[in-house]
Parts: sequence; C-alpha cells; structure tokens
Amino acid sequence: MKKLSPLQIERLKYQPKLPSSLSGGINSLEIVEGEATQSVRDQEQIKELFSNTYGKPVVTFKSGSSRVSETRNVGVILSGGQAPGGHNVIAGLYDALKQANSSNKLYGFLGGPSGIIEGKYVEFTDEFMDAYRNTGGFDIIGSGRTKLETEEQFQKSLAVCKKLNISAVVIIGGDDSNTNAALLAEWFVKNNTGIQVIGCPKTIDGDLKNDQIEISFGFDTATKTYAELIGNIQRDANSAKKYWHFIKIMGRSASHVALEAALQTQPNITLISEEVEEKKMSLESIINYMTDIIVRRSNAGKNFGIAIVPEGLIEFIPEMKSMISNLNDVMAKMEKEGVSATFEAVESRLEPANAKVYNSLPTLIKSQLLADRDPHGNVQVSKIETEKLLIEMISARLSELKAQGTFGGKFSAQSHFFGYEGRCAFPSNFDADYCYSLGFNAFGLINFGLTGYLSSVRNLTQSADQWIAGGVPLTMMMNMEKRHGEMKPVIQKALVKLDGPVFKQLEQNREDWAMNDKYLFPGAIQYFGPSCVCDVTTCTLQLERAKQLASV
Ligand code: FBP
Repeated sequence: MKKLSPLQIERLKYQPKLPSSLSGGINSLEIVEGEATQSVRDQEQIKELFSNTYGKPVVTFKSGSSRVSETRNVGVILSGGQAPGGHNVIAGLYDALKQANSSNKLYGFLGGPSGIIEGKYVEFTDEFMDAYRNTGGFDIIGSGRTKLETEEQFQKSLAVCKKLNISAVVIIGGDDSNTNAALLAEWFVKNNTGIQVIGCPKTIDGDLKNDQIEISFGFDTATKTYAELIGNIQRDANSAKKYWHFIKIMGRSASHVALEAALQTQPNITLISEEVEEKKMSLESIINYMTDIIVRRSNAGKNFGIAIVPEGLIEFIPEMKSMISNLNDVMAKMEKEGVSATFEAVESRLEPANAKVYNSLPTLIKSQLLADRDPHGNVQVSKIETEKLLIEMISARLSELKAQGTFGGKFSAQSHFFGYEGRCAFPSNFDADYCYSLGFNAFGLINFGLTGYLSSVRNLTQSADQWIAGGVPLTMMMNMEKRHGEMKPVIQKALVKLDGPVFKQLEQNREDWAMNDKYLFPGAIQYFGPSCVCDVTTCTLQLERAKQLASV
C-alpha cells in the first residue's frame, strides 16, 4: 500500500458539492433549451466548417421526473497543461455514469488526445477512481497536447471507440483542446458514427470564459498558490529590504492569472499584457515605466520591491508581436523546407524591421524565441525568460542614470517564474466542487444525446446548491485565427478587458501600491476551517459576477 500524507488521507474523504439541479440524481433531469446561437466572429466560415454542429442552443438542466438510462460506454481525455481539479472532473463523470446505469463503463485514454488515436486506455473501477478523488495533477491517465485534426486521426479514433463500444467522448481541456473537441464532434456527426463529444473548460490561464462559462477550472487554485508564494516573497523583501523580485506568472497569452495574483497580494508593479498592447507600449517605454517606480522608491529609501510580469508579455509588445508573427511564419516555412532555424537563417528571412528587433535582443532570448512551437502553433512563452530580459534592460538603464547623477540607489534583482508550482496543487474546495459538478454535468449532456457542447456550471459566487448546470455549443466560442501560417477555426481566447472591473481595481490602486507598500499575505490555501477562509472565490470571479448581475 502506498504511503499517504495526512492531507492526502483527509482530502480523499472530502465529498464535493453539486448544484441542486444535479444532486437529485442523474436520471431525474429535465433539459431547457435556449435560443439558437452563432459563433463570436467569422460566422459564415465557422458555419460552413461546422455545418452539422453549428447554431445549437444553450441548454440548462432542472430536476425532473425519473427516467431509465440506456447502457453506455464513455471515454475521457485529459488534454493540455495540468490544472487542479482534473481528477475530480473524472470522478464526477464516473459517479454520474455509474449512477445512471451500473453497467456503464468509463475508459480513460492515456497521455492526452494521442491515447484515443493509438488505442491506449485504462478502464476505471471504484478502487482506481477512489485513490484520486480531490487530488491535484493529471497523473490518473496523463495528458498531452496532440492536435486532433486529420482524417487519419479521426478514423483511428473511430476505430478505437468502436472496439470499446464507446458512444461518447469527454475532452477536458483549454481553448485548443476544446477546438479539438469541436472538430471531432463535427466529424463524428458528419460520418454518422453516433458518437458524441462533450468538452470541459479547463485551464489555469482563465482565458476560456464567456457569459456562460464564468471561469475555467484550476484558475482558483493556481492563482491562490501563486498569491501565497508572492505574499511570502513580499514578506522576505520587506524584511531584508535589499532585493527587487521580478516574478513572471504563468498564463500564456492572457494576463488573468497575473492580475488575480496581484489583486490578492498588492505588489509594487504589475504589468498587464493587454494594457501594453492597447497603449502600444514599446519595450523601451515598459523599461522607462518600471525604472521610474524603482527610482522613486529608491529616493524614498526603498531599494526593494516586487514586480509581477505576465508570462505572455513579450507577445503583446507591438514591435515584438509583429516580429514574433513574422518569425512564426518564417519558422513554419523553414520547417516545411527542412531548413534548420539558426539566428542567421532566421534573420535573413525576417522583414527588415522585424530582423532589427530580433537582432536587438540578448542571445538568450533570441534562442528561446526559436524553441519549437507547441502542436497548436503557439510560441512556448513559458520558456522565454522575460523577467530576466527586463532585469537586464533596467540594470543598463539605471547604470546610465547613475552615470548622469540622477540615480544614487542600489538595484539588486532576483528573478522567479511561478507556473508549474500551481498547476498540480490539491484543488481548493471551490475547484474540487466545481470540477466534480462539471464532470457530473457532462454525463447529463451525454444522456440527453448532445454533442459539440461544453459542460457549463454557472452562478459560481453563490453556494454550490445554487449553481446552474447546463451546456454551451462549442461553435458559439469559435473564430478564425492564424496557426502555423494558416487560418484555422479556433476557440477565441478571453483576454483581460481593460474596461472591466478586475483591471479597474488594479488601475485605481497601483500608484498607491507602488509607493506605499500595501502588501497582502494570503497564506496557503486552507481546506478545513471557517468558510470565509476556505470557500472564498477569486477577486476576478467576484468582480466579474457582480458586474454581470448589476447589468441584468
Ligand atoms: P492549457 O492552455 O493547456 O491549459 O495550458 C496552459 C499552460 O499552463 C500555460 O499557462 C503555459 O504557458 C503552458 O501551459 C505551458 O505548457 P507546458 O506544460 O507544455 O510547458
């Protein structure tokens, strides 16, 4: 028997909460259909590409009279980056499936979407499932980033589903993975396979959201974990008073994670990528902005501080964005031609203005920008050390100011990157309940014969019994974007809204936080104890929901 920590033992016993519409039993649901929907953009193209699954209504569940469920086998895939709560989505799905009919079977495809193509799977049993309840990680079946898009991949997936008599597949993933889900759903319908596909909104990045999806799972736990770490560093900085800490925070493109972590901790500087883009801030103006705060604090006798840098910043700085987009096309072409991407080869193919920007970067960053794209064509921003780039450039700027006699302080910096630390934490009570509900609800959507839907649980700032369960058509969230040099249908990422209440909260306070250390110390996530400590949701969710409710 494996040895478990005391917290592991106690968390295994936790019984996640369900919305009251679902807690009456999976066989006692009634479905309510809303209006027909359309995609967020590029309606004509998306409609043409998804002619069988486009335009379906948003649905919600309410408790209804009891019915008998036919036997079904379901397959589940964990896709993309880890996010706390993935195991609970599977637990909710498993419990609903067995509650509906004890002969039902759940298969887990191993290692992400490649598992369904290669026919690598495991069958869930009570004992296997019970060992993973309320735990972090995706190690139950593993994850991967394979893009599902070719006819061959779809045919292989179909053959595996037929072999296992699977009539529905649940894909737990972020925007790219749910784009996979939408493509697979469409293909299965087009080819009259009778196999349904349902997605679940996962990603710590918090960028898979809209009016129906209030937040993706994992965001709550990951941001609380980063906030704990930032708070600890703030205490250290405020004790030693000798370092500036530059902390890059995961979250790929959107800055939701950095923004939420900042609201929970109130650091001296917080960069928000979306603001940088909107204000067309060049790298130089970002350096000037940060240097100004560092100098002013130093003049006040404070040669220390905390700066939060969102992971995706580099892609939002206008001159970098243009260079990276050009670089992506160049690299895709070179890959097709079998030419290796050396500095010289790349520079000679970039447009002159972009080559100049590329050339101006330190060698470390230049080589990090040439790292492989992920299978969905994204630059792997987690590998680009923007925090070190900023430190290097600010140090150089401060040396100039020192030489001019306008800076007399000290600047000693430490760099950090918080990302992987938060992706597999024990899910908070919120994520444990939310994920379990998403999985349970996913089976409800399957039981009503739906396909091409994302499992949706809303009204999340209320207690779990008041949450609203249902489904949103995946095509509703799609638009066309350039990937690997070609226009493709993808789920649109939700970026930070600069006129939204969350960013406004930062904007209204940042000058105060810059100079008058108002650090907050959130401490570690608590799983047992007073509800005001254990069950509180993120500032992002609270502020966005308050605005949504005020506008109804
Ligand atoms: P998903 O979009 O798949 O949820 O992944 C998000 C993420 O955690 C990003 O925040 C980060 O940039 C990326 O994954 C890192 O990817 P990898 O795990 O492949 O290093």
